Amino acid sequence: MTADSGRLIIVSNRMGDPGKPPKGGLAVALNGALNAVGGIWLGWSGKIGATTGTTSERQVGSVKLVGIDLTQRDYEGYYLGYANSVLWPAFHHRQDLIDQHPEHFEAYCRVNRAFAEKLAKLVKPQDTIWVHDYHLLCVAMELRSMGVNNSIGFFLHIPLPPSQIMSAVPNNELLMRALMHFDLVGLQTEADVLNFRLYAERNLGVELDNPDTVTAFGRTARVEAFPIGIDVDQFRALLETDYSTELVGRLGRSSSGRVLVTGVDRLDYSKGLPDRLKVFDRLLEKYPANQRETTLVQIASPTRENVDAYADIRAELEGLSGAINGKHGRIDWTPIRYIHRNVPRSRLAGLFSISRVGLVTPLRDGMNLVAKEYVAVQSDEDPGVLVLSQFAGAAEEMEEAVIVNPHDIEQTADCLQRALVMPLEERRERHQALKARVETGNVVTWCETFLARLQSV
Ligand code: ADQ
Repeated sequence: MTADSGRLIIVSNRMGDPGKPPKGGLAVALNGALNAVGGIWLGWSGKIGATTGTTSERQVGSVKLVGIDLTQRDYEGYYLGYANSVLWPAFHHRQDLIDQHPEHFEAYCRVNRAFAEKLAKLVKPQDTIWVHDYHLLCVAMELRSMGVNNSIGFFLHIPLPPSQIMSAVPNNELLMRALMHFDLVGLQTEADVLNFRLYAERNLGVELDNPDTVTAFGRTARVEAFPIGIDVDQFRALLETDYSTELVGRLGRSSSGRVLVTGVDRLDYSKGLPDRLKVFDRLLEKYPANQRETTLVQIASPTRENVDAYADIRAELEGLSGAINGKHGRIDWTPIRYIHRNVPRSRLAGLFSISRVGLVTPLRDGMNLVAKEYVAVQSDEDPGVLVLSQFAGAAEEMEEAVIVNPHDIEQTADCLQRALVMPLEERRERHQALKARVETGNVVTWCETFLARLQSV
């Protein structure tokens, strides 16, 4: 974007804070972009207030942060309810976990309208609006009804499910109608784009005569894949921090030269964590040479703890890691180091850099930035191996990883063993190819490509 093309207004459920270390995939990706061009970031303030829509503002460098308060009822209905107990499970193919209540959808619509009302007051004619993720699917539709004709783009960070699943989502037709009010709909992968197009064809009876656009409900939107990347230089620079070097030294001593296999995820049922622990259990049984020699470090950060499905998965994981450690552990060796906590990013970078395998096995994931972070900090001389689920969006680009079906415990354990004994030459070859992709498809390029396309629509 250029200075005369107006400001960039980013809209997402939670705002990042350009002055603080980013948390979570979305914030990691967007902080850099907004810092570079300047503008406004509008999101939930994180506060519960007396009315939905009360705002507070704060200027950080070239970015104005505008926070919207939510009432307790709207927080429960919009955030915990429709967004995270209907859309999140459904879009990750877990219709069995959908917990729906009509009043939650009403709250979702109300909060989307409150965001649009605030935006309508803030926006100037040349501004570009970029809305993020499944919490805010209806914002453009509301804005258009308020007469806002600015360029509005949307990016979905999670997968868009196949039309059969999409059509089972409560209110799906209204959601698709809402999406058509964006000028550009960005999705993570080509598979997601195909799912969008097939839904339009099968469920809305739309003729798909243009490969880049979809016309439905009297509107035309461009629908395209923009695979998100990471800030490669920033992540690599973390390796130089004291936090990172101190951890690497300490881990080296405490693991006494053992091989590390590492997983880092939010503790979410989409990330395939119980199956991952079962894979490690099977590895130790089937390939006993790993006993005493190989340790799985699994960091699972707390997330959405007041949604029931998340409490269940936490209990399951704690039970499993205890059982596997009890079964295989020795006085001088704990097979699984399970950590339920946020860890500073510099420590994650250090941990990845000394792990022989990055184990990234979600059952479904929009992209998965951990896969890219792991590759970014491997050394050229002695790189580790990325073991990646075929159901992570990242698998579409990262074909030189060892690709696994995370539902197949036996096959994944075999692939993990293959990664652990992979000859140096092959590790280097795979790493060179993956590194080149992660560097080229970085988050800066992702942002620039999306915004350039939005301006051209
Ligand atoms: P997430 O589901 O949050 O993101 P992911 O892409 O892996 O998943 O991003 C997680 C980020 O948080 C990574 O940068 C990781 O390093 C960091 N992180 C994870 N656990 C941590 C911990 N314990 N402590 C500190 N940091 C931790 C959503 C979608 C993804 C999509 C991203 C970006 O679900 O599919 O890739 O958005 O679009």
